[in-house]
Amino acid sequence: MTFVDDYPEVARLTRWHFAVAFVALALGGFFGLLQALYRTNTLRSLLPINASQYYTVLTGHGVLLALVFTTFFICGFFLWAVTRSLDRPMSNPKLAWLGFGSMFVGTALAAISILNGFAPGLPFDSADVLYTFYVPLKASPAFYVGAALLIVGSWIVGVEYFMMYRDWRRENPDSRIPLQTFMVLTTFIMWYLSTLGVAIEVVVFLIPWSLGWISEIDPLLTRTLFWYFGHPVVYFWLLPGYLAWYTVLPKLAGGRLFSDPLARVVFVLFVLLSTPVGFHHQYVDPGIAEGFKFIAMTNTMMLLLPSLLTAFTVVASLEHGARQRGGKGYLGWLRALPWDKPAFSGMALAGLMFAAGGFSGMINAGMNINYLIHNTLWVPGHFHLTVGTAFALTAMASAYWLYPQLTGKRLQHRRIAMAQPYVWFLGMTLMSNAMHRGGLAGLPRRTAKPLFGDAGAGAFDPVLGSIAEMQLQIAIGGTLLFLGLAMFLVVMLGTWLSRRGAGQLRVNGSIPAPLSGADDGPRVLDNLRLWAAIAVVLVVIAYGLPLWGMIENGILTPGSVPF
Ligand code: HAS
Ligand code: HEM
Ligand code: CU
Repeated sequence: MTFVDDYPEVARLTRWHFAVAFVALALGGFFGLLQALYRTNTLRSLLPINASQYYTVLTGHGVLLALVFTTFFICGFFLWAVTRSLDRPMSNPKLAWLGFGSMFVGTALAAISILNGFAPGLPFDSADVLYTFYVPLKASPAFYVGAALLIVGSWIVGVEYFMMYRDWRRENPDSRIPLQTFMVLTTFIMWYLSTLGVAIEVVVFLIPWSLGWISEIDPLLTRTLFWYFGHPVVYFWLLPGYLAWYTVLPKLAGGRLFSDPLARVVFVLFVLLSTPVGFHHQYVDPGIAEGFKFIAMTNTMMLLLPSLLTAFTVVASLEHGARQRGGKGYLGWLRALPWDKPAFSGMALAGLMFAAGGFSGMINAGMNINYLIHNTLWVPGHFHLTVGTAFALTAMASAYWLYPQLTGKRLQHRRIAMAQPYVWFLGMTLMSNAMHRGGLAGLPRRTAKPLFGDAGAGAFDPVLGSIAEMQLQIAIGGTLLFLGLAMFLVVMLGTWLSRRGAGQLRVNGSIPAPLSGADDGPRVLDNLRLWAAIAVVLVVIAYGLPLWGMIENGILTPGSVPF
């Protein structure tokens, strides 16, 4: 029996989530290609956009990929993970569908507003505000309402996970929380705590402002509320990837997870430390005292720990798997891994790229070095390795493994699927490497026509090389990435359209027990209330005083009294 036979309704709802996610990926990826070519002046005159529409494209790219693709994929993926690990159907399917519906309507509202940038005359005003929607850029109210519905929808789907857990707990009062469910619930505790910031920003300030009900707004306060959410959201993207690396990847490698308690410690650390760090996106913002930025930097550095632990645990599990398959030697075992299985190679290559992305993140986090790279192309270089690969490539690889279980169909076009992760890896190596170097050479991000790269001063740096060469690498890398994305979509579309043969598919969706099980760790790890309470206290310590400084002279007044 496969998952779809046991839990047909969960499989259907998860497929719907994936369908929306992949449509967003297709459109957002196409926008990515346009950007990569436009801003590097490659075939610019042939592209169907002009310099001002570049920002419409950039908004569409950021929103569709970083907000829509991620949220839909994650909510669907988690539905599968909770159902599988608790081995029970949804508690309240109507609620889960309602959550999906709210996310869907929200996405449609935001997408129509953004597309208005190309075809004015659509029902709403445009929304060229980028995915961070900083004030004083203003979008149509439909964009903000859409963003709010997307978040509220994810909250509702999250309630379903907790209800399933509650019902399971009633029947299993003494059992440890199954690992995948533990990971989903801790991720959502963090998600509820952190989305509060952006929900307040959108509902209290941006919607009334865009409707003309209030005329003044405090840019610093709204930016702070955004980044209060804007850092933890990156772990909302990362942790589903970790769920796959901890629970599915070792199995694909032919082994077992090294340590369940260590995995729990990692997720607890993310609950505690993900939120009180948002100021590391605001090191250059005036109006926030240096001391608070310093606290955020210290917390950020501590937040490296769970990822370093992950690198250790996941690589140890892979090594164990490789040695089970006959791998030998210090590094020779790497050859014994199933590099021809796209689900494995996609996740493993995503992990390798994340190691590089993690290191550029450490550089971002240093308060003084940040001044060098802030707002340069270095930053997109960093996050295409993290959200753009650690998340996106892991999601694609997971789909190769999961989609057959959700449909009962065989994966089609296996050869294309086999090559796809390598095409992505190569494209991202070129694009991200050149973005990092370009950033150091001063190339700005979010600029349609950066004034570099033409012959003359600044076109060549003796250490970093020539800007024209970097631009070309970005263009070639971006094109390869788009090719990789198209290959993924062909595989998914082909599988979707294929017929389910009678009883032919036997995917073994089971996941072997870890080498060191949950009972080897303390029970307190499962005390979700305790971790949530400590997380709230840490947030109050990090944000209480600076936020008070911003609002004590009135919540709508621009400017603030710095501490
Ligand atoms: Fe970041 C900016 C700091 C992680 C995403 N980040 C961004 C932005 C995005 C983003 C989207 O401190 C731009 C926002 C904007 O538009 O302005 N980031 C960090 C730090 C980490 C970090 C310290 N970021 C992420 C993740 C993201 C993400 C994860 C998305 C998913 N980031 C920053 C800072 C800025 C920033 C500043 C502001 C910059 C500015 O000035 O604007 C850390 O969490 C990273 C820790 C990671 C590691 C790596 C561990 C390695 C592992 C690999 C294991 C290997 C495997 C493979 C599994 C220490 C886990 C094995 C395979 C074999 C074959 C053996
Ligand atoms: C920004 C290309 C895939 C998330 C950019 C930029 C380029 C680019 C060139 C920088 C634009 C600028 O700063 O002027 C591509 C290509 C992709 C791709 C060619 C593959 C086909 C992805 C994926 C994600 C992603 C998979 C996330 C899941 C973002 C975000 C931004 C961005 C959040 C920042 C938008 C902003 O600054 O407002 N992309 N990208 N990209 N990309 Fe991608
Ligand atoms: Cu951050």
